[in-house]
Amino acid sequence: MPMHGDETCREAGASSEAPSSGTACSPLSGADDRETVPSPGDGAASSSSVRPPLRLEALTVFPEMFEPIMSTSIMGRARRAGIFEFEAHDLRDWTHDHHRTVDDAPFGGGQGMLMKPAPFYEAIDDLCPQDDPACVVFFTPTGERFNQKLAQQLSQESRILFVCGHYEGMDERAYRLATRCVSIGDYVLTGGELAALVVCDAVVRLLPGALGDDDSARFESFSDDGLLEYAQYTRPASYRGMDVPPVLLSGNHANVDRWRKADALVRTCELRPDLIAGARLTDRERFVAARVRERLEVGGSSREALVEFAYAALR
Ligand code: 6GU
Repeated sequence: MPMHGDETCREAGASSEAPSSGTACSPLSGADDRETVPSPGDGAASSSSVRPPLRLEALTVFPEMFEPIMSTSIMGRARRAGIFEFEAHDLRDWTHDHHRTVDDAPFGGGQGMLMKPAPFYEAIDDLCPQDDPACVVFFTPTGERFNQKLAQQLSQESRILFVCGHYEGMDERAYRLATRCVSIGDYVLTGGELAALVVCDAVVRLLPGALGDDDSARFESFSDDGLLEYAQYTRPASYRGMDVPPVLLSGNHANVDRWRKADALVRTCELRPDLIAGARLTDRERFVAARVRERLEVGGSSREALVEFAYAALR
């Protein structure tokens, strides 16, 4: 499957030829279109409000791939708690031949098989009527790159249908059904199911209540300040000669925060320098990051020494 950057995907409504099925989730709206509604039976706290469950669905030739992941761990717990709902639809239910065929050979020749357009159109006609629209997310290596910002946008939707392709890809006309086309990285998978599960996981953990502690989603890599997450340690304080940085044992919260910022800055400078420009940093932090990067370029400083330097410089 080629990973060329052509304009395979179009936003719904961007073309007058857009299909008539109801779709939502314009990246331009980007807004909180999930209204809060009063919680049923929430008498004691009637002034509070809860969102209805996020409705996640998949259209796939392997519906059985989803259930184990969707019922395990944090996603399983959130689903049982009614924070989201999930249903997988078998694309073959929208075929009409004996063999339930979803693929065919490409016009013009070439290797492999393509997904036929008709099952997708008929499925989405049925699944997304005008009065029950969904954000229709197609998975393809030519899609926009999935990231935390897109996860956040999707977590604001009320209904998302993930459409998973297979074989060498889909008939180009199928992509017109997409609200957005998404890739999870520059590598080729055999199908969109694992990509859909990755996206579901990243989206579900952003839903209020999914993590139990609503803060833990916020102070992490790619979410709060745009830096990689700082190192964390638990007991024992010394293990096989490796000691926890003493400041973390000190009980001085200001110093702990400063050490964590220093560690996050150094890691990001070292491992993902491309993130520094877009990170939300104070002038001081940006200055320290620049000094750290100079030292990294010169070489010869250990990670520990760089964190010590940044920790002192951030004072
Ligand atoms: Cl979304 N699909 C496939 N088939 N391969 C991929 C991908 C998606 N994202 C990265 N590689």
